[in-house]
Amino acid sequence: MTALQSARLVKLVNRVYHNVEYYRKKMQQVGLEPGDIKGIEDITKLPFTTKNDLRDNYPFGLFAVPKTEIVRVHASSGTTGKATVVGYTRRDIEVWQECVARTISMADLGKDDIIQIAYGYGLFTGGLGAHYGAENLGATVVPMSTGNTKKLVTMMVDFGVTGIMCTPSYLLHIAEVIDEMGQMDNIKLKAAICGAEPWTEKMRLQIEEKLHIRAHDIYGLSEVMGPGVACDCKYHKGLHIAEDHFLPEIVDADTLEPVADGVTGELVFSTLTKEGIPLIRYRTKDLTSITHETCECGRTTARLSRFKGRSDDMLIIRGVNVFPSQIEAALLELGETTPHYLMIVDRVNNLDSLEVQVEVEERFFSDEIKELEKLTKKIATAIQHAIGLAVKVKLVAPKTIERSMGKSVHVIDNRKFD
Ligand code: DLL
Repeated sequence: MTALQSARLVKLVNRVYHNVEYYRKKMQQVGLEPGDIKGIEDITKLPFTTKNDLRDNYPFGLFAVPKTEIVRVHASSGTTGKATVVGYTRRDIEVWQECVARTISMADLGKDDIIQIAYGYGLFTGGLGAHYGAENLGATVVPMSTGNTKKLVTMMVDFGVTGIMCTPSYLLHIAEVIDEMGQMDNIKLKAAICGAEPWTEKMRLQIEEKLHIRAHDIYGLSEVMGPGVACDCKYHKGLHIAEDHFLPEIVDADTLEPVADGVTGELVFSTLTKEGIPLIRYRTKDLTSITHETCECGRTTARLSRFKGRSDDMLIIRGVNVFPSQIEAALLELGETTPHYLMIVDRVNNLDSLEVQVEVEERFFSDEIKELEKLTKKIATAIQHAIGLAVKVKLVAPKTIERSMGKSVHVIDNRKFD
């Protein structure tokens, strides 16, 4: 594996140096030539890449191939207005579907299975990523997407669905709907592959018990590929990384120095085979630890522990990545409120909800109620437009939101992740 990773890293560095001005400049700034990277032992010489670098090069500045070779783009939330855009060549799509197919077989599902994909389809990588992987394996794919849970359950029963891929919180909601519809004894579900948001081992066991299935944890991020970067096997002792395609490092989130196996730090990936938008030392901001011990299942690939949070303030609400700064940018652009806001995230019946409280000038409260309603609607639309999620907006009087002496607090997350 090390030899393969080293050979691929050398090729990657050469490719980005010659094809992407951003990387060439960044390497030149630290006096690096492609020939200085001889193997994975040299990885720490290379500079890091962040979401902001993708944003600064929006939309296609980090692509390493001519646009004619890009067959698909996906996008995820940027920290403010602009999305983070990723492009895939035909070969990238092939690698992606193979990685996802591996995760599905780790969950012991295969070509005889009927798999419902209940991640969102569209710019988000969940739906199409899972879809292509399941199809690649030869399974029968039911592209449900999200939204109509009763219809999903009806089809689950009628089609004899045996596998499902969706966010863990949505699966718990689906389980409730199955119960409400009195269909628990009629489902044929064997396994679920859940990810795209943080969840706990307790929640995984809850899903297994409620639905009498195996539940697996799948990880990925759009910048690096999408779902399928890592997944846990039947022993559930960490997520096996597709290490032949993604070179992992764990670094201290403050010093950015590598940490030892077993120590929690920030996960960093270099994409060893990606053609469209290769990334060097991409800081995922996800906190986890790594082990290189061989798993009980026999796989020798490095494993990540369950994710412990993030080193930035990104929230995942109903599977959608949200940065508080996006809300701030939307409010500033609107220009009709104060900059003081508070996001309150809750989880009721396993569905996330977001309320945004915004301070507005006193006069709105003395004016006609209609004005207040109009502004509430306007803000809700602006925020929904910015983050892609419906929110409840509550306008509050000046100085209602508690001021902080230090870093201002913009989020109260009432969901439990431990
Ligand atoms: O969420 C890709 C994906 C789709 C993964 C379907 C798994 C299943 P993004 O929208 O770019 O991509 O969000 C990536 O989601 O950096 C993590 O913070 C979080 N995340 C993804 N999977 C897990 C997981 C997709 N299994 C961000 N556990 C990542 C915890 C996860 N967090």
